[in-house]
Amino acid sequence: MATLKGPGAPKSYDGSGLRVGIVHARWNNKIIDALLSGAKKSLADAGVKKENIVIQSVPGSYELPFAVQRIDLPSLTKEPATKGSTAPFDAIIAIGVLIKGETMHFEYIADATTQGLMRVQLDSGVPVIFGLLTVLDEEQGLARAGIAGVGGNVGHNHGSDWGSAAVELGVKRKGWA
Ligand code: DLZ
Repeated sequence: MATLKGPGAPKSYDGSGLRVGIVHARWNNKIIDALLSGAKKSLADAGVKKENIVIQSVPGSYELPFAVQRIDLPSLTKEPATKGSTAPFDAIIAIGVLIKGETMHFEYIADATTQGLMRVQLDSGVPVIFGLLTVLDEEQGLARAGIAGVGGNVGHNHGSDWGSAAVELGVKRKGWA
């Protein structure tokens, strides 16, 4: 049965002319790694060249807005765009996984990070894809990264959707600019 959830029927966009940044947090790294792989695969499937994908990491999700705003700083760079363009990014994907704990930390970080990422994209005019999972437990996070947890639930890898969203927004932004 067709599902109502998700971005709808896939339409393909040509990402071969795009430069895309990915900034990811390192907390909950097993889930992060799977989401990152999903995002990278869908960027590659859309034709984004490896040398035009710049990946940076920060400790936790709270650091994402600041890092997205300054993604070109070499000190943060994990995989420098050695042969790629130095043009501005066409889209940036921010990836983090917040797992609810016993205190209010989750609520404060989720809210601040969400507001910060929105602010950066509207201030900069560069689309920032919201790759922040806000889950109630590890199992929910694993399922949304396409990994089987103890309950055996394997869901769709949301990182793949984020890669596709970055390509679509990157292509559309060129037309809207
Ligand atoms: C402190 C903290 C906690 C409790 N949980 C998470 C989490 O589930 N996911 C995440 O990405 N980061 C977490 N952090 C770290 C904060 O995001 C941040 O890195 C620190 O508070 C330092 O600013």
